[in-house]
Amino acid sequence: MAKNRLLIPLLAIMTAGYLRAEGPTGSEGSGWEASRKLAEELAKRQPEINYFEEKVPKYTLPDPLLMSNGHRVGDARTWQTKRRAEILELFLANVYGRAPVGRPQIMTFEVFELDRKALGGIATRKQVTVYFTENKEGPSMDILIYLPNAAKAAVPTMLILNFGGNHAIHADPSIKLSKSWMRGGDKGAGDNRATEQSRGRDYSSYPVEKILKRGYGLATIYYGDLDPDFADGFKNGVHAVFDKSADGSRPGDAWGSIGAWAWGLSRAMDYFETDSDIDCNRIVVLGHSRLGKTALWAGAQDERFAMVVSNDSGCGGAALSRRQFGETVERINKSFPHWFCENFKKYNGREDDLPVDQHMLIALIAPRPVYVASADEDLWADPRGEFLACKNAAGVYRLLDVNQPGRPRLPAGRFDVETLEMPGLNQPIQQGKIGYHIRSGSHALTEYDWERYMDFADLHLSSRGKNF
Ligand code: GTR
Repeated sequence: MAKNRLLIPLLAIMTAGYLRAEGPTGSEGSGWEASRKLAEELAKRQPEINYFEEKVPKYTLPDPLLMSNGHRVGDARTWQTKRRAEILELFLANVYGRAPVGRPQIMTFEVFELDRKALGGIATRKQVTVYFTENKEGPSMDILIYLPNAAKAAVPTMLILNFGGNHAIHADPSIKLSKSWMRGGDKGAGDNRATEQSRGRDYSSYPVEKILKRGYGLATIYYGDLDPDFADGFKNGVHAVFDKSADGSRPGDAWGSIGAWAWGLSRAMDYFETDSDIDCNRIVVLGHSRLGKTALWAGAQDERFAMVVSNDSGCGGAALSRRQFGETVERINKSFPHWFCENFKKYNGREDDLPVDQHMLIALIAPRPVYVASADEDLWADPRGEFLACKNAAGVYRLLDVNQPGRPRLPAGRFDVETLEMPGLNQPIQQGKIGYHIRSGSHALTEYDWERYMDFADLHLSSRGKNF
């Protein structure tokens, strides 16, 4: 497993959470359990946070298949035409807020760099600026794309937002050095700007050559191009351009930063639809941590994404909020007041009043394949809560797969995640449309994770045509 270098700069920017402890961690074999020792150490450092299973309150999850009028959804059509829209609306109004709908009227793409012999000849590298308005001064985003030259046709591609600038994912000197705002604490980005020092710094979280070798492309965007990650009253990034109220006020359901980052992923999809080197029917959107929350939200809204991956996304991502294990709604809203919409703050300490929980976010991705991953030491993100969200979304997947016209009945065991208890460490569940693993180690995006995601994509996207 690659040594995680993304974690080093990230540690500096996290206000809390990923505290590590020495000593034995969760169990191998059947049914992962959090290490008691780790939980105790974390609880000592953060007594206000719950790290113990026995202290999880009793809760009842809203039923994804129960309509607001009390009727039960019994067929795929009712889900697609009615219930899906209801749930989406609840997330828009109460959790992430509303982004502008669809692509901006005046949006242009400029391929400002193209090399068909990149990385020693194995890859095609493209760099594209997406201008959201006619103003070339911004806001805009740069997409860095690597495609395997071994591909014989349009390439299925992994799309991921990055934390440190496109230039930080690989040492390739031709990657444009980001000019966007960078967190000052980032090594090599003094004065809130990136420097050459950060080139290739986060490579271990983006194993470009390995991805290309497996036949996938990689497309990545610095998340700060869309919205710099700090609370500034939404004065910069895409909010500054697209929030238009005469008196400058923002409604309680206006989009937060996660909404803006997810919106950017859909704009990248708009670009892919114009690029014949990329297979826009096989785009996998994935993300780590806050950007894992973002990937889920992007995939939930935009059905053009063929598969969605959440890596250690935790609270507001794949983890069930009602469990109040690790990071809570109140805690996340206080630490990151700009991530969600204002209305989400009404649920601080009142998780049971939320009309949704995060299993319903996963259900919105159905019937497309979704993969959720946790890490053993990442108790802040509540691994069990992430697994349980998958499990409680499985009913929607079963309904859709069984009932879709022309689709064969699926073999038994297909919905493993629904019947299984949480698997042991490093025992991925991959056969069904909902994939899950918990790997050993800490909060990070590692090569082990990438390998599982590509295995899962091989399994579930190949029916869309294999061309390499
Ligand atoms: C933490 C936050 C998490 C997670 C993480 C990250 O500080 O509490 O929800 O998103 O940051 O994005 O690295």
